[in-house]
Amino acid sequence: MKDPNCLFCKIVECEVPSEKVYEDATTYAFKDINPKAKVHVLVVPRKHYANVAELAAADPGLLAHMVKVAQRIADREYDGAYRLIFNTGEEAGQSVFHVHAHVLTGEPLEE
Ligand code: IU
Repeated sequence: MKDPNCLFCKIVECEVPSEKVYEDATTYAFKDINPKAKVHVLVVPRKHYANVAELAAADPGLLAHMVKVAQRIADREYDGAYRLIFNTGEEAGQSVFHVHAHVLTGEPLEE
C-alpha cells in the first residue's frame, strides 16, 4: 500500500511538501518542480504502484480516474487540451517509481 522509501507516497501523505492542485479519495495532483510546460502537473494514485502497467493490471478503474483528473485540470487550465505522459522504466525516463501521469497543458505544445 504505502512504500516508506517512496517520495510520492510521502507527498501524498503531506510528509513532504508539494504545490497541490487537486485531491480526492484516490488521487493527488501537484505541480512538477521542474516544469516542462506552462502548466505541468503530476497526477498520482494515493496507493503505491510502481508504474502504469502495474496499475492497469491491478486497478484499471483507478487508471481511468487518473485520466479524468487530468482532463479536469486541462479543462480548467487550457480549454481541455493537454498531453498525458507515463514514463515507464528507467530507460524511458522514469525516475520516480510510483506511477504518475505528467499532465502538460496551459499553452500550445510542440510536437
Ligand atoms: P519521471 O517520469 O519519473 O521522470 O518523472 C518524475 C517527475 O517528478 C519529474 O518531472 C520531476 O521533475 C518530478 N519531481 C517533483 O515534482 N518533485 C520532486 O521532489 C522530485 C521530482 I525528486
